[in-house]
Amino acid sequence: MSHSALSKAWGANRAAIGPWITTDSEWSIETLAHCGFDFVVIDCQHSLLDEVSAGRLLKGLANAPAAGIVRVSRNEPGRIGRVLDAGADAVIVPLVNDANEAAAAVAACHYSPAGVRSFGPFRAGLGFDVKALEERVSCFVMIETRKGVENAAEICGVKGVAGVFIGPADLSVDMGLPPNAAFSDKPPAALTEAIDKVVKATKAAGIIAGKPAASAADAARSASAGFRLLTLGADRTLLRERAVQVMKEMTKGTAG
Ligand code: 3PY
Ligand code: MG
Repeated sequence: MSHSALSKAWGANRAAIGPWITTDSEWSIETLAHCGFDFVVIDCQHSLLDEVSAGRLLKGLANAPAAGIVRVSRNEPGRIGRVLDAGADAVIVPLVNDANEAAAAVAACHYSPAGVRSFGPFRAGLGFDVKALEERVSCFVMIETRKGVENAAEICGVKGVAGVFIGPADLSVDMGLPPNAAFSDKPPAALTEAIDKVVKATKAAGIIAGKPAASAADAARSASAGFRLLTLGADRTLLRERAVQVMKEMTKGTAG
């Protein structure tokens, strides 16, 4: 069962949209979580945030309408369990290459006998109901290597995988392409085919496909291709883009 903000978007057959959180600021995450986004993703893999800072930042979402997702730094049950104990609504687990790795990510979200999560929720309000604690979280795995693409059908078929988030940068690098190849005007056919293969596998398994979107136009294209979880920028890039735009507009309006 997904967070209501995600289910609402998907129930309306639209993509859920949200930004990456890469800075250690309770004020920034709280502000962004009240901007109309469906979710925010705290990024413990490509920032200086770790799962401890993620736990603290999740507190900023206490009264927010947006879901709180955490991309953990690696596929490791201790890290996954910690952010779930701190109230994450979902995890995104990077670099999942095969069904065994996907099953390990899912197991980290479930208590015995289904999984390996250790019991110890510590966020006030989470309660102590094992079933409810398991059901409130979703496990997304990342496919971002050639091996992951090769095994896409098996990964998507693992019970408990809520969706696959594609990492186009890592996938491009693994394919010997520039990291931004997916966002060029004419992405290489091999990359497009690999991404299409993953999306097809998610559709066959009836699970969610996600990816970063480079722009609003890219988000629209991705949504019509079937993507239902799209990230659009990060806290730092959103701040910079708006600041540069405001400064430009104000300079124009105040020029002598
Ligand atoms: C990638 O593109 O590799 C990513 O991890 C995107 O977040
Ligand atoms: Mg990546």
